[in-house]
Amino acid sequence: MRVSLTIVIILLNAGNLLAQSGLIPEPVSYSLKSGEFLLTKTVGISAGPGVSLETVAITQAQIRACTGLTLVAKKTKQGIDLRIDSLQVTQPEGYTLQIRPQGISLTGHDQAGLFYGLQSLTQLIAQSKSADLAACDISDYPRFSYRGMHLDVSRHLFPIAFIKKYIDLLALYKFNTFHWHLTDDQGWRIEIKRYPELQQKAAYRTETLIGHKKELPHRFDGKRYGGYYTQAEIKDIVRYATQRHVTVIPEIEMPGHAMAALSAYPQFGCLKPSGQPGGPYQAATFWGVFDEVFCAGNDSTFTFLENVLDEVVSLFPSTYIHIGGDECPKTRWKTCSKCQARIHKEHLKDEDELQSYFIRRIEQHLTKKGRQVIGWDEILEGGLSPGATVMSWRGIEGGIEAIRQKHNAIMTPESHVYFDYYQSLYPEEPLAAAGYTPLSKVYGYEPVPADLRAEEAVYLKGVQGTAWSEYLTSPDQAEYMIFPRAIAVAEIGWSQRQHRNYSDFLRRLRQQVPMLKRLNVHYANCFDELTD
Ligand code: TNX
Repeated sequence: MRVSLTIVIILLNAGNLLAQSGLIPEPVSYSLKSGEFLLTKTVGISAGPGVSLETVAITQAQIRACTGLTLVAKKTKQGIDLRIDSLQVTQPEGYTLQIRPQGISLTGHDQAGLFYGLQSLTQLIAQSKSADLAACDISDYPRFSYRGMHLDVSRHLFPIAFIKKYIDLLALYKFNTFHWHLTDDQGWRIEIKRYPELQQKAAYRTETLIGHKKELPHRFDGKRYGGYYTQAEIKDIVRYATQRHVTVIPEIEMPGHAMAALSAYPQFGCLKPSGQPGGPYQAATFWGVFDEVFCAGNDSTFTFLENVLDEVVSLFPSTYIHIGGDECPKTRWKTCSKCQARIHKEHLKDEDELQSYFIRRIEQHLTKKGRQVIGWDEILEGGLSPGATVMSWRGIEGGIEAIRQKHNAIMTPESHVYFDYYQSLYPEEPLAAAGYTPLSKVYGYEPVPADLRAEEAVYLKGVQGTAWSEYLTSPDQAEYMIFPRAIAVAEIGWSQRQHRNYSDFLRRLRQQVPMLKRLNVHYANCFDELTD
């Protein structure tokens, strides 16, 4: 019995591979049927019950951009029919897609599922070499509910047009979260109306030779570098992302990575041991970790951050608000009389517990607003805030620890999914942060640790790729570093584990090339010559 079951499973898997979908992420099931659907200029796309006309309009534009084909927005005899049916398709974000010579029928469990079906259809159209689309059946849903990509816009700023292109690409590969790293030592990038100095000062740094790494000579020009996104621009991005079923999670860094903010509002830094104000502060002009952090002893620091977060919350509807928490040296807190008084008053053991106090206080504020906190794994030190979700970056241990404490975790280990790291060993590779994370290594990453019990695994919400921008100096450079490695993360986040197969992924990746070229994506072509 056991043997025959194994054979059946092997045959099913083989059938799946032989079917050669070409899709990334690989769907839960794909089977070829006989015949073809003829794609012509008269093919219409029509919205059935519950499907918004906006979805149809976005799809038309997307299919045109990805494939060159313009569909008509109406019901035609041989057309594409869209439906929502949560009884027929039972999995959240799931869909079924049937392509037959007589027509195409796409059913989503929900709006998101329908949208993901449209992404699959777009890829199939982009891959068809003629006007014929092979008949097939697809049934599909994601493995993880959180599938994210991050972008740091502090170290280098990216134009709104690029942010939209990035969101388009994320949606195309069925990511549902964009983690927008908006503040850091080198620049504050979000307009906060209550604190105009953040725009006037914290958003800019003056590039000088002092302290700079010699590798970026074009920046050693003494000029002001920077800028920020206005609230109107941010609302536009959030709307754009929402239409594409991408949740934007904003990150406001605290208590560390605060140099730019402190350059505008030095009163929120620690006092010197002499009792004099801290600083002088300036938006950092080189990379690294800085001792200048928000003062945890000063109540007005919390008022400032809470006011900032109130504006952030009004702009971003996401349940999660990312409050950083990483790489906060405690040097200043150790010698700051107010921080030491706080430790004493709150009966805290040490500065680690003071950081915990900091995050907990901010969490309480966000909870009142109906939001939840995410932080990098350092927020575990000194005790985890009650409802916090941990983003595990220094390996996976932080994530596992959070899960053991029954907190949600998202895996984003620098060992596998940091895209500021080198992707090849060619000497011509542009300067990158460090490390060596080729596509195969990214693809080989498995977010669920082997020893995790089923009841613990529910706390593992998903996976995220991370794009720190110290060395991502322009949109082209960012695309080069992020793609195709993000496409591997897309498959890790969406596809069933047993369907992951690197050589088949490479085959399907090559089939993405015409679409990526049409979309003008400056991906790293590191896979043409790759084999498993
Ligand atoms: C660590 S990952 C950081 C970032 C840097 C990155 C460079 C994390 C939470 N903090 O500030 O940009 O390394 O790889």
